[in-house]
Amino acid sequence: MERTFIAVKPDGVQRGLVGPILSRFEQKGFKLVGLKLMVVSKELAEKHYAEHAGKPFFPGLVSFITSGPVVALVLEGKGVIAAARAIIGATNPLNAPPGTLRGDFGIDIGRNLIHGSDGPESASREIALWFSPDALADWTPAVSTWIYE
Ligand code: D4T
Repeated sequence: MERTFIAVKPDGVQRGLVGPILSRFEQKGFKLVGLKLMVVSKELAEKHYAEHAGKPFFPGLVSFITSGPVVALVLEGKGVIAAARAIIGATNPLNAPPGTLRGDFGIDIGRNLIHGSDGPESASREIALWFSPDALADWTPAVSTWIYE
């Protein structure tokens, strides 16, 4: 089973969209194994977005992501990394089709509501950056056999 890191960014929390966003992943059948609300430090934001350091939008990105609480989560399931990216939609919400989270809820690229790891390496790196191993729950949902054959 794969794991991925997802964050509802400050715009999603401020707009009261945590519930609808988490619902989409739960309804798909993915399992929550980690969940917390936190204000992100500048240090964590810069580490998380290290690949974008030096780009013109980097300072604004760091100040946005540290501007209010975010909801950080780890999801587990078959194919969850790519499936969560598909549920989230394109980086620019105006290019994200209706039915995706960004397509349904966003307009501007700098207010795109959600982060999702873009591959297995970034998922491992980001999960380790945001969660200590003992904060992740090992559990089996009672409905598992109704989701997986
Ligand atoms: P994240 O990482 O937040 O899930 O977004 P994506 O994976 O979809 O997109 P990304 O890494 O290319 O961008 C990270 C983050 O930076 C913001 N951004 C991006 C921005 O404000 N202006 C820009 O021009 C770009 C490319 C949005 C997402």
